[in-house]
Amino acid sequence: MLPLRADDGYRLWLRYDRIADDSLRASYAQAITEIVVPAQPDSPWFPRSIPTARDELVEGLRGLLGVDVPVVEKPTRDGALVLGVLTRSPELAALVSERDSRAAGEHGYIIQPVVRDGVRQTLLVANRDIGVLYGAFALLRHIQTHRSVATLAQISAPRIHLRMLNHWDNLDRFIERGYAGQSIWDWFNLPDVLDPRYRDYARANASIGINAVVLTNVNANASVLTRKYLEKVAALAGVFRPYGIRVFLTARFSAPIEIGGLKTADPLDPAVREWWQAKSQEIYQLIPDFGGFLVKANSEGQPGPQDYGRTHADGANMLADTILTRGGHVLWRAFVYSHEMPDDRAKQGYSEFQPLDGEFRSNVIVQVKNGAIDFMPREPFHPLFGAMPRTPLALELQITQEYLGGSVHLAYLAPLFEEVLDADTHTAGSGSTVGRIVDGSLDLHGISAIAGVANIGSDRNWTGHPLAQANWYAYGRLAWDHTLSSEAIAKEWIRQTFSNDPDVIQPLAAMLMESREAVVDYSMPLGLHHIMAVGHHYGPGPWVDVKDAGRADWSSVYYHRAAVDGIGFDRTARGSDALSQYAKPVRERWSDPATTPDELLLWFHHLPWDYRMKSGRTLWDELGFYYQRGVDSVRRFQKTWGGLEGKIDAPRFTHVKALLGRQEREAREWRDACLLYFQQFSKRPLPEHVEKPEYSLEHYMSVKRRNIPGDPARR
Ligand code: BDP
Repeated sequence: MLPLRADDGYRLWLRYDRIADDSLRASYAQAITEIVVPAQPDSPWFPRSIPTARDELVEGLRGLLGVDVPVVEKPTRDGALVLGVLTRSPELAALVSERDSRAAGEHGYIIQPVVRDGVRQTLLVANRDIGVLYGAFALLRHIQTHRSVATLAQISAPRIHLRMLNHWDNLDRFIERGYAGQSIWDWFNLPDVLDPRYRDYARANASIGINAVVLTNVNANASVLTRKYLEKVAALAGVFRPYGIRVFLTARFSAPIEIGGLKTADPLDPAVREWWQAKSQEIYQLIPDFGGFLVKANSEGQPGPQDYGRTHADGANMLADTILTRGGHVLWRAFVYSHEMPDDRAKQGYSEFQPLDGEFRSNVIVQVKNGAIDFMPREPFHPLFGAMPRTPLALELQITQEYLGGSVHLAYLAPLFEEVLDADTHTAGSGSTVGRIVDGSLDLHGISAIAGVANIGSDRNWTGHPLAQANWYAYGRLAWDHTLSSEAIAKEWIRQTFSNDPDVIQPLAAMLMESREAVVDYSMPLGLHHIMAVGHHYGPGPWVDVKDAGRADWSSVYYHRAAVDGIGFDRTARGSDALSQYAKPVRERWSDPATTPDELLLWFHHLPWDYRMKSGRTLWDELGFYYQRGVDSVRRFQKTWGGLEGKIDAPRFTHVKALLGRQEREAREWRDACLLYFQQFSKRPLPEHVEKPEYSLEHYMSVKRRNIPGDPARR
């Protein structure tokens, strides 16, 4: 074993430290003796992607194997690794079967051993340049994770076209719901200064296949569409281009008024259309591969087409028309609910958008959050999935942990993402999973997209919590292939980020896999939701009422409905009937508390405190059981982590240890605050197995958390 090197986490999973095992190193070195980059003209679509792949391989192999693998133009010896683009090299294309080339698709790659002119070679080829870069990262990952050279051969292609990161970053570098420092986009110094971090960011993204980034907050500022800022955006796009990453911007719907001097932003007004047309043209002049716009309209105070009596489709189509011929897309968010609150908030996105199915232009994608409320620790899948078969729907996930402990609490989110992607909507028979709707295969859409709200900031380690890097990584891997398992991804990430030692992989993977459920348990178990502190959303706040929140559907009491008669939100036909928005098999299953899974019970049902759970316990006792279980899980993580001392470098070990300590304390606060609060209504003693609360309810209610990062009110 080599001694552990101190690590500040900056390198993420792209650590190319020398492999300690001599024979393993030798086996790779023997398999790759030279990198062959045939002289080829550069691609206009992905300029410099091949040289970038070459450099990444040279660097990576130098680190991992401790050798300088030579770069040549033609294969000269056994072990040549041949990079190339099939569409531009008939010679290489002849070595790859039609079927394999089709399987690699537009952006995938093929790694395939061949023997040519008596020389043993490995092809690393693709139909487009960017595929070669993806393949290079896959090959390096193979080596980083110590997989055998015998299994080098692989073909992989992304299932979803647009694999997007959404940054909620503002022009003043404040990140809405950002917990890892400031925005990495230094707008003030752009375009003159190109922070090396931009390139490292692009590398990390390309290594997991992310190919689109929205640079700015959905609560948008029109200034980013002014010439001065567009030049800054163009500079970033230039850094990202070799990595296959296209830039998108959020478009503030009222921009024609704010920066265009018009009196209206009515999407049907000819002057407004003209303004956007000219704006799009200006953008494409600066950024020929500009991806398009992401829009939050008529939601939480944002302007939109409804301000002029127009529909969301009118607004989206108007913008879409201005970028259609340039290959641009409009991502129009379905996260919409009314200020007047006419109905259960969980129903409003569906009510608003479902009737518009079929009315959107071909380059509009409607972007839907995983659940109908708002990125809760657990939500049932959004009923829009499967309900708009004529519209491509993007799945929006939150990587930043707004409701799961910021960057203090450990919550590996891949199981949450997987749960949504695998959820069966039953909208077109069984097997109509969210994943198949989003990847376009169920309804045969030509375009598909997935979006993750980024957890990246200026912290040296990018994500604040060292283990939160796994969420960025896992999101990218699932965006590439949503059939991958969250556990396999965890292990792959651990191998690259920490160690290939099974004594690290097993315990750490187990801990990651349990971590999201632990947060659910100690904060919002059994389908409880939206009971966090108001505003910054950090910590418990089941007592938050309309007075505190300003509007009922931002309060907690609106969602948990705790009263003497019981707890939970009745969304059956007797209640808000949100269940009517789901396909029959789902609706039927979730309409009856007896067939509703425990973890969604209080999402759909209001039940008496003595309701008999599947476990045999009363609902009240079960609630206590879950809150206590959450705390116990964190204690187990502390033990597990403690056992890794000496196997993980000291800086990261110490950092995570400290965070777990805080998480344990805050898990107890969640438990005590929530149980004491609900106890006022249940009027029952705390179940036996639950530890006695440390403080009184009054104490927890009086706790004021200030200066919490990411709180928009703090800007
Ligand atoms: C909520 C956040 C808010 C965002 C909003 C959104 O609290 O800051 O602006 O989502 O997605 O979860 O637009």
